[in-house]
Amino acid sequence: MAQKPKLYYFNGRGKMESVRWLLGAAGVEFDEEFLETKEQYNKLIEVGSLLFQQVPMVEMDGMKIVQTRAILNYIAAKYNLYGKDMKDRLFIDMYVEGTTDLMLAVIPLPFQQGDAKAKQIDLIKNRAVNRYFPVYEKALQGQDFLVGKQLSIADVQLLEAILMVEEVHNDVLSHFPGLQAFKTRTSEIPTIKKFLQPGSKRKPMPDEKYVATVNKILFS
Ligand SMILES: N[C@@H](CCC(=O)N[C@@H](CS)C(=O)NCC(=O)O)C(=O)O
Repeated sequence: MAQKPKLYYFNGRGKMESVRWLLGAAGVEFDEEFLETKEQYNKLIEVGSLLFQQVPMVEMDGMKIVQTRAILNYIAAKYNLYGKDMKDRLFIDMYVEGTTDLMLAVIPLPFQQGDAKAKQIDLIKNRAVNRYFPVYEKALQGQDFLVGKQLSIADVQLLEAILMVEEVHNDVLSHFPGLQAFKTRTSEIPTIKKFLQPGSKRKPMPDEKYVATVNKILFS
């Protein structure tokens, strides 16, 4: 039997969370090694496990894969979550980059404070409501999935992004009925439903301990 993928990252969301979501949606079980100390991180670099001295890193199919986008594309292609042809993939890529940009506005929040944090929270709502969500609302008119007739990484990441933004602005979907329906529908897909349940590998909102660990390992 093939080995389970093994994820190397901090015990929190960051750049690895979309990988956890995608494996969860694909119904693939995985193991994780959480970085708790600088020594652990330096050791991975010393033994040559991190091509660019960075995490996320995923060990799967005999490879040590880095760069979040490369990891996600490989998993999406392997588990049939990457459309049916080149044109599908092009649209999937565009939608995924949009949700990635939106999530990259949310990910730094736990590391910010005061005015900078307040401005970032405003920016997230503005970008979600005026730039990103209208695009997805339109794309989903009359169809269940963003691209074609099957679930893709674009749908998985859109649901992740919606839930992430809702944690900061719980009314953010109030003017997006299509996205509300999408959220309900997609959350009922069995693999995703399981991933959304307590006790899954999904990570909670980052807390102070996570922030302190990342700061200690990367910036001290
Ligand atoms: N382009 C990379 C960036 C990865 C990245 O910035 N990782 C951070 C942790 S979230 C890191 O390892 N930083 C250490 C460093 O860059 O030296 C990706 O998308 O995976």
